[in-house]
Amino acid sequence: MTNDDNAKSGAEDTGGRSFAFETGSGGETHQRVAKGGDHADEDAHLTTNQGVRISDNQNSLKSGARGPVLLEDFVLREKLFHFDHERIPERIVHARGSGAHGTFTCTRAVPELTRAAPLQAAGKETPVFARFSTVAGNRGSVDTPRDVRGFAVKFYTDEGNWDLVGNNCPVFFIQDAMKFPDLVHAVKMEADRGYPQATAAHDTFWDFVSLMPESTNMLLWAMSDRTIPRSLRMMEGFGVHTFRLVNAEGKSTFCKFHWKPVLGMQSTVWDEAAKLQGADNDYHRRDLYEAIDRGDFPAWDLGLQTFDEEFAAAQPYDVLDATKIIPEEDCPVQIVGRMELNRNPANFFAETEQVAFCPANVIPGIDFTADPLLHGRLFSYLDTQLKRLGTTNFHQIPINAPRCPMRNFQRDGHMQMMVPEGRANYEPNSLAMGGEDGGPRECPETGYTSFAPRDIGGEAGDSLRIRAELFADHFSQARQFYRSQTPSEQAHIVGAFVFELSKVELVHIRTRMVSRLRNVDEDLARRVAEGLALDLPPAAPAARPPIDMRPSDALSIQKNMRRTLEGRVVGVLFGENTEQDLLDELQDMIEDAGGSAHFVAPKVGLGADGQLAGSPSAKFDAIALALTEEDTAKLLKEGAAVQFVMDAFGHLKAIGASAGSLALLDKAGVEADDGVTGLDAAFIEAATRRFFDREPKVRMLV
Ligand code: HDE
Repeated sequence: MTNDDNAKSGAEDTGGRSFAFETGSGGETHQRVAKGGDHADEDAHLTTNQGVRISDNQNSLKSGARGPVLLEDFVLREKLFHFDHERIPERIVHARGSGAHGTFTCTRAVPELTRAAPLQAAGKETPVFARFSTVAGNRGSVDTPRDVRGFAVKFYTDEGNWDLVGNNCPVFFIQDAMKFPDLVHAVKMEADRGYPQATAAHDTFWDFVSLMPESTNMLLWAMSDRTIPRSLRMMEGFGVHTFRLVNAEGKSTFCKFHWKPVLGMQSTVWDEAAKLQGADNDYHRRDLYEAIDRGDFPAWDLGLQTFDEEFAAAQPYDVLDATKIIPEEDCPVQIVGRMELNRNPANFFAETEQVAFCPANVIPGIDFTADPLLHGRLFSYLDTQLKRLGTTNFHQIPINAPRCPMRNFQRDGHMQMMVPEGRANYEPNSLAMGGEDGGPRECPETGYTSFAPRDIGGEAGDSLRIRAELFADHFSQARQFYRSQTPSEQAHIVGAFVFELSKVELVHIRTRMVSRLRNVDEDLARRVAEGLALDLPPAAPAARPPIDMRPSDALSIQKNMRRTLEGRVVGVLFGENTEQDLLDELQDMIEDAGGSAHFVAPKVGLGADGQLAGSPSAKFDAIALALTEEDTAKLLKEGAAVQFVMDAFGHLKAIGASAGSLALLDKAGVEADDGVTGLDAAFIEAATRRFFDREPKVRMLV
């Protein structure tokens, strides 16, 4: 056998892809880009990392056809060496995430509030990269567990990178960074057994939080439908902490940041979220990617709640306490801009995995307050990148590099990509007087200055390990949250507590948690106790008795949902005998209303987007049954078809059915209501919403 024959025996030539090191468009950064395999192109040759052309990418170098592999095979050794080191440590929290590029456009300039560059002029555009994540699960875990979602945005502003590293809930479990490692240890898989993955529904989490009354408000949010979003595109985001805005005159205003989804808020119901885990591990990642890919760009409005010291002092909670919100009714959210995500990452690892957010990345015009949780974060995020990305030079990775000039005298370190010229690596220097480049200098007029009063929003004083007095009110806002929900949302919260606490094996933990809930709302505690078949325990002692705050409609998803098909997907089930005209008509109707149609059939070759068994209705916002009687007769014996309809009904979705499909509705136990229609305009109208009043028919509400 000749060497040539050998090569052929390895693999067919697929025209391969090679990698060339190219200069990025702006010339500021370097990017690796994949190029097509045009062999006429010099760049198309496969090379080693040293640029040596590779003659054979199929066979290692051997001593004879059946002999051992030779150590001198530098091509094989380099390939395996690089492969062996492809994985980097995952984020200790928020390991699983999806990201996208986009643009933030200022819609209302607020120079009177802040000198932050992106907010100086209406129409001003700032590039952004956003990453959404679950918190507890590892990098390979699923997208739809009940979990808080990270909502992190990096603004590449003209005055440096500003990272708004928030969540989809406006409060947090703990008040002081001192407790963060305990919280994370408790929520992640249990230390001895290595499970459960990506869920808080286990002993150690509930043990910890039931011993930490400050977590109660966040637990109400976590048990609400906020933590089972329908899509990353349909959830709110929050900066959580109170920040400071500072204007050009140095005047400061307190600020809470909000992101409001243009598509409106939409969540799943719990059974649907659980089924989505089985149907598609990547449900949210795929949804985001595909929406951007088809030009259906997700967008959020950026809102500010701004207030002064006087307002802060008048509230019955401490604005420096990250377990508290500021009700929107008391301090309205003013919209100042819109973020649109319009470009998928070209490479997941290079961008979504390597992006490094840090709440300490602020720009002139944004400053901190003395929130003790925020202060821990200001340290932690920079620190963690050294472990994860392996070098202090992680800011040079293209996704992390600022897009404005970046010059200083920091030097060297692992993976240094820059080649600074000359001798100037210290300051002050007078090298310029000798005709050399003396390097950059500080800028007192335009550089970042920290807001002058050193109390940074709190009261400076003696060094004490202590919390401010109002931090001890752990229940008033949890009560306000519960009482602001619709009856259906309250039932979901009860159901979530019952589900999670049923996974807790140690009974004293369940009991302790219910005793805390009595401080929130007696109805909530009683219903959860009943759901657990637990005798109602006495109320836990409260460090500060809760007060009754005015309910806030802004806290409810259902009261704020947008009735629309935009961004929503209708699953259309059809069979071998369905007329193509009917499918075309349905597609037009759905698309005219701003939605998209996903065609499902028992056999994919019938022209379907998905095969029935792999396309459960949990993946869709509404379903249309475009079946003939003959097709229906066959599908009555197919469990996946019956489940398709049964789940859509149980998940409170609109069901449009052709006359030929009615037997399937009967078999699936569908009862007539406003959400069950023919395949006409009424269906399109119904598909814009969920039918929460159907719930008592399909679920034993506790
Ligand atoms: Fe984080 N958090 N966090 N966190 N966090 C991280 O940073 C930390 C907190 C949030 O998409 C880590 O780069 C401490 C609140 C998001 O890459 C780490 C404390 C909020 C992301 C870290 C908190 C968040 C992180 C892990 C308490 C909402 C993902 C990897 C003092 C306002 C960002 C990393 C991304 C990630 C520490 C609490 C949001 C370890 C110490 C509150 C969205 O640095």
